[in-house]
Amino acid sequence: MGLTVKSTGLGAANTNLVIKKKSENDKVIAIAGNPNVGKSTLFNALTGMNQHTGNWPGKTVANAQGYCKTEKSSYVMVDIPGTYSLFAHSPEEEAARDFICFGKSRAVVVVCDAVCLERSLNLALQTLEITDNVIVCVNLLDEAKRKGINIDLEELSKRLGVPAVGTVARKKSSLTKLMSELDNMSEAENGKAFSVKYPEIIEKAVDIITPTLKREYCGLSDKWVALRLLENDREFLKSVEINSGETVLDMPETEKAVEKAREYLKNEGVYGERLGAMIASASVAASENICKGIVSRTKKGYAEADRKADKILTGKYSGFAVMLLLLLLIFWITVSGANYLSDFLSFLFAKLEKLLRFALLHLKTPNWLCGVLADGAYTVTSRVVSVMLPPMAIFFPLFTLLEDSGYLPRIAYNLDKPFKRCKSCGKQALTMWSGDFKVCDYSDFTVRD
Ligand SMILES: Nc1nc2c(ncn2[C@@H]2O[C@H](COP(=O)(O)OP(=O)(O)OP(=O)(O)O)[C@@H](O)[C@H]2O)c(=O)[nH]1
Ligand SMILES: [Mg+2]
Repeated sequence: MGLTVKSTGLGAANTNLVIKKKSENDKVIAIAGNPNVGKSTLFNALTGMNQHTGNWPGKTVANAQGYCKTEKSSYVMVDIPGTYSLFAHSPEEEAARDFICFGKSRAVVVVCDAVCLERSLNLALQTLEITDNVIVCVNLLDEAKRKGINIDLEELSKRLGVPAVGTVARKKSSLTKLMSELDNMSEAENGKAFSVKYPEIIEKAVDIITPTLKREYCGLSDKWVALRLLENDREFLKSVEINSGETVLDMPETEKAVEKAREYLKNEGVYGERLGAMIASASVAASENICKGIVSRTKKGYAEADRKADKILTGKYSGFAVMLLLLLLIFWITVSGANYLSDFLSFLFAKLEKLLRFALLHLKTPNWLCGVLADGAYTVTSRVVSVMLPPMAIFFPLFTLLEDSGYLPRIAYNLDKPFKRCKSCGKQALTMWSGDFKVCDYSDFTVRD
């Protein structure tokens, strides 16, 4: 995990990524997916870079680029923030949506979580509404195997009409198939990709609008633009305007058609939040349908055990009790353990100081130099090390243990409500927590590979 000043500092939310190709033939590939599914791990494995990874959602907050090469092609890979859907609700999700929609990437690799494919496939289906050049990368296959979950990737690929490959992003050797699918991706859209079927009344409303859309809106499908117009997704329409230089609603026919379509839906009792919910649930239902018969479980009790643990760890009262106890325990181990380690280091440094002074005396070092070396450099460094090192040496391995056990996302979930009241979100608790140790000062501090 590389927490850097760049990834956590003031500029972290700067989403304006300028793609820098090394050669004209470089193909831009977006790596998209739900939060915490291994996008940055995959990106790092392919590009040799050190993007911030860790076992909680929302680490990547801005787009990042890196380069990779195969025998056939060279690529600019773009790691984008995690998002559950293309209907953005936060600046990171907007950055992700804008890159998928307007980033002019050659292909989008949608990374899915093999452990809960139904949920992560939703974004893949939405992305297929934008472009056919999609590769579905079912990651965390090792986790799924451990939980007795099998996925028929061949059937998944058939149903989606685009390549579906399985990966374990931590193992570089498992990425060969993904790269060969990227190499084989043809320039032309394949035209066979799965398309979400919306309820009939929404399809009819879309059909009223699409004939009036006569311009190129950054290659977005007319259906997608019509749906956003129906929903009056102002943020998205603004992004279209910025990226294509075209105002979608400035054509009188389109404006009239949107009004007519909305009127039609209103007469059918579909408006406001209901409309949004119907559109969103169509792709959720479609991903559930696709997964039927593709995902099979050999260990029946595993999901139930997980759910039972979740009930305790994220329960209204038990969740907070467990969290407070655990955090107090970690705090206590860190502080009291650090005292012992600090004493031991101080004792060791005091012994070494005697040796150093003896050596300096033996070498007949002038008094002023003795002062600079022994009283200045050595004493200050040894005090800082004996005070700062022990808590970090204890806290970060414990933090990593919590991370590996999957408890950190549950802390973020528990704290989401109170943090939202302070206009923040639960994920912030994790950065605040590790921030206590001023991580930003250690610009490439590594907790774990
Ligand atoms: N077991 C296993 N762990 C993985 C795999 N891929 C990623 N991980 C771990 O999953 C966690 C999340 O990985 P990230 O790469 O940070 O996920 P991300 O999708 O970039 O997350 P956000 O940027 O927060 O959206 C890390 O702890 C990774 O080490 C995998 O294939 N198998
Ligand atoms: Mg990431």
